[in-house]
Amino acid sequence: HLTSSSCALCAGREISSHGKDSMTNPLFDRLFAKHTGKSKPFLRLVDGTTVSYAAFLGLAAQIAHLLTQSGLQAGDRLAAQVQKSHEALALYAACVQAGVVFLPLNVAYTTEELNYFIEDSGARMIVCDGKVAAALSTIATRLGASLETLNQDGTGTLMESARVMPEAFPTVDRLSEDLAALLYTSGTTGRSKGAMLSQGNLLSNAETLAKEWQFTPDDVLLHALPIFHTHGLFVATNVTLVSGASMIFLPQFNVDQLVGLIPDATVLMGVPTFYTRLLDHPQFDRHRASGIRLFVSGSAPLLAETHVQFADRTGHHILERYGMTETNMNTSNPYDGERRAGTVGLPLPGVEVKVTDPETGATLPENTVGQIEVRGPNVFKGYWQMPEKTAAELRGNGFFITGDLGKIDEDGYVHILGRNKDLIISGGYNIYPKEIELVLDAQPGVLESAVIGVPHRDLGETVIGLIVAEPGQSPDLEQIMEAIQATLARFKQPRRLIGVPELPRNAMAKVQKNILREQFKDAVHAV
Ligand code: MLC
Ligand code: AMP
Repeated sequence: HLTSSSCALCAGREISSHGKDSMTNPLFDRLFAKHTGKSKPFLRLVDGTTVSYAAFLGLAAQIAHLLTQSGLQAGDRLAAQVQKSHEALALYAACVQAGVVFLPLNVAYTTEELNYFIEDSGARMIVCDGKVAAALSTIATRLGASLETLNQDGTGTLMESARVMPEAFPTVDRLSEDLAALLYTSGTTGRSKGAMLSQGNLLSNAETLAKEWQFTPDDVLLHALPIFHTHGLFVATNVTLVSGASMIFLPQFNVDQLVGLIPDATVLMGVPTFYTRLLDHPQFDRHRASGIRLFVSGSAPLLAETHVQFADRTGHHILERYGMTETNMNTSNPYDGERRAGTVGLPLPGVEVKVTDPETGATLPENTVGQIEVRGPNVFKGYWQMPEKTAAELRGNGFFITGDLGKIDEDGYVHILGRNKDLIISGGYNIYPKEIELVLDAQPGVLESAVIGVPHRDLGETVIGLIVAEPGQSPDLEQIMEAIQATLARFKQPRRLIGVPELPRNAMAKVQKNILREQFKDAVHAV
């Protein structure tokens, strides 16, 4: 065999450090392997210490050894409910390198919620905080899955076993269409669905965004998002990795800390609540923001008013983009060019966006409101073991029906104007009312319930529950609040329960939530 530069077979292809064709695991090679041996800091942690690319990849390799030695094979699922740490991020990298499908879970989920995700995915390994290990041991035993612990400070069985492993791992072959991650999103029927994301879905989107947003190795991204969702894991982290930049990696969002660290960064990505909280901070001003070249917002609607106030305060126009768990990012306001407040910008290169008639599926002309459909290399493979739900939302021609309503204006900017799905977005977290209604309906003395989102200054929307009592009963609302705590994650729990005599219904007997939303719009005030 000739060297890669003189071999016709290898021409134009890189050879990775372990001597294999670098395209055998495209996601690992393009995000991680190309940084092998680099002493450049990848992460700066909250205590000021740094983790170099080389050290991070060494950690990932050690974990990958542990995964394979535990019997995990390519395509097996690993469910992780762990606090944010650099070890937690290395676990993601290890899964990619070992060909294991990564299933990250919100740290707020209760044991009951976790059991569903773990069981549904058939996870072969569960990694969780030591505090919840006992609660998850039953399901682990039932599924024959191994259980490892990883605490926020890096302690726990996962790292204890991994640290003695070699710091290099022979990357497992994967194809672009192979699954890289399974991310659960709730459904309108109350049952969560696992969105299957392939290596190609994640890689194509990371490369497109890095280019569109002009990322370079000199960028420093201030990372304060959770890493169990698309925004913090795939948008923020993958874009940083693909461009060889670095991150200030914060364990959670804290506005004082953010204001203090903003001068050290060049990019911030956040949900709209980040921006309203920054605007509320007296020390956040033009001077503090002067080193940032890009503020990105997404996951929930950014009020045009926030966009304008932010520009007045800092001179920066927040770049709003639009995405979903199932599709990664679809549209973005331009980096160069007009960032139009109240819009989510233009379709990303390679992504097709159209607005259709919800009844007929026919494409609608510009400036006409309809349902938004998207197609492209970013769009997922379908819902895990749910062919009917997949067929209902993902058309045979590749277009995914997002459930968002909107229009495309004469300049091609996409406007999101509503939702065709019963969904509440609170502080960037999705909450499906049906899931909460099922829990409320099961409480003693409750005939039926309706859960709605009402405006909230800090979180955008927040949840309230309207309760209709069974005839002759007067359910104790405080007791209900207490009872649902074991079942529902805190962010899904209604901030208020209100008794009502009945629910308004249309001729089809469907609850008219628009009437309730109007009636109760002032039910909760921002704290
Ligand atoms: C926390 N709490 C919430 C909440 N977040 N309640 C409702 N909605 C939320 N989003 C609860 C906590 O349980 C707690 O309750 C109280 O609020 C305060 O907790 P905290 O830890 O102090 O949280 P806080 O700082 O208020 O968190 C707000 C936040 C956080 C905005 C920083 O929610 C967050 O990081 N959101 C980002 C979500 C995200 O990454 N979404 C991306 C999805 S991907 P109590 O009562 O016990 O005090 C996606 C695709 C795309 O949508 O396009 O990106
Ligand atoms: P999720 O299922 O958590 O990925 O949330 C996806 C949903 O978030 C989308 O279908 C939209 O309803 C919403 N969303 C994401 N980004 C934006 C945005 N910039 N503006 C309005 N809604 C958004």
